[in-house]
Amino acid sequence: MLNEAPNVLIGGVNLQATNFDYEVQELAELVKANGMTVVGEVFQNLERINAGTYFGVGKIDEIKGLAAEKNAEFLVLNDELTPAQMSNLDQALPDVKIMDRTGLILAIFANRAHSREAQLQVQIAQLRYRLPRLRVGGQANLMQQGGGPGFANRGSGETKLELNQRTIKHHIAQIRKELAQLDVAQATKRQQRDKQELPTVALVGYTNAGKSTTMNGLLQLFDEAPSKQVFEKDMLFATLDTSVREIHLPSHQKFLLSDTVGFVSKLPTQLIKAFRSTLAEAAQADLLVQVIDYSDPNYEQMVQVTEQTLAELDIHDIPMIYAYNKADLRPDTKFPQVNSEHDLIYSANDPASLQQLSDLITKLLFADHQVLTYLVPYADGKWVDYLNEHASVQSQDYDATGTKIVASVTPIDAQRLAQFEVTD
Ligand SMILES: Nc1nc2c(ncn2[C@@H]2O[C@H](COP(=O)(O)OP(=O)(O)OP(=O)(O)O)[C@@H](O)[C@H]2O)c(=O)[nH]1
Ligand SMILES: [Mg+2]
Repeated sequence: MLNEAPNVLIGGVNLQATNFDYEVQELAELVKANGMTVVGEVFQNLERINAGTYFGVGKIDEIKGLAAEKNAEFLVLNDELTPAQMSNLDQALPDVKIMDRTGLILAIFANRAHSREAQLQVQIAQLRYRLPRLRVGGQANLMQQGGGPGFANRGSGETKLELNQRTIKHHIAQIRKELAQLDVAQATKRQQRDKQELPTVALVGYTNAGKSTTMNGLLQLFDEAPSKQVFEKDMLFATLDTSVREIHLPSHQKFLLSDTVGFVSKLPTQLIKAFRSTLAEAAQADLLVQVIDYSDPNYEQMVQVTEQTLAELDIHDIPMIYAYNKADLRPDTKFPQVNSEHDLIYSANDPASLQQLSDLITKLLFADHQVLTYLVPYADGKWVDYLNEHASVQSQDYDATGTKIVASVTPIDAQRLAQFEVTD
């Protein structure tokens, strides 16, 4: 059984970044998602974060007082703390447990992970996070993985694994091995699918934007079996595993649609690294559909965060449809509304909207091929290989600057290769 929701103070240093308020709102949401209750806030305007104690002088006493007054068990901070800051704050505030934004997100992921792969990925991320935070010469407190609730540093009463750095590294290596085996199995599945040469579309975007609902809506629109539906829920990080489904269009064309983990601002790099293989479906897609919660006042920041995260995952050069979802929650917005072939306003609950989204996807995937001429510099030779594998190449010549290729390409490839197009 879960304990009663622990009381939490949220806090942080405000460096006057434009997105600070939004990050703080989101921090409160993350705290709730971890089953905790926000009972107070402590913020400090500073020019730079204090290297020793995160907050500047004076703030610590205020926190002590507020924590006692509000009966707070945790202090959750908006940034990732350095190991030194964490340990200094721990000593200065012996009566509250300190958790940083990274520790909080890791705890939520640990709680939500159901599949073996997701659990192992989160474990690796947690171990990597804890490794530099072991006290020199001391012992580590490690939350046990699995059924336990997702509060890091829960204090006495929980099962504690006491591991030194060497055993943690050993543990990471073992988990990596197990993950590598799972990854081989998944890569094989992917290769089998690639052999069918079905185009692939991946839903990406912020957590809770409506990716899984969109997937389910499209499955339903095309009468796919109810058993193919994926989990959707109004909560942060409902989806941690990738699901891939085949969609059969009335025109007898088919494509693969994948749904995967959502993003959040300051997504810990440990997690991004750990989830790289889960996100491989997105990295190898022919088309990305970025689902955006258009009803959220911060949707523009969410788009920015999504694009930064995709860049961190080395996902570049894949054509994208911007799908502005939840239009039904905006009072004066008409939907469905197609603004361009890469941009629509819709609601994942509305069949007419889903039809429009599907029309955009199919147009980009299957519309008439065009014959185009490319000059690909020798340094970009991988694109020559790409064209030979994916397009019907009509001629290929070599000159001093690169390879000149005339090929019949899909609209998606035309966009992908636009930088190499020449006009004769
Ligand atoms: N009103 C309304 N609610 C929507 C719409 N699309 C999704 N939702 C709701 O938004 C919540 C989140 O939807 P999900 O599909 O689980 O979101 P997700 O992007 O898959 O989220 P994660 O898996 O956490 O990354 C659910 O409660 C959905 O019912 C929409 O168009 N309109
Ligand atoms: Mg989801």
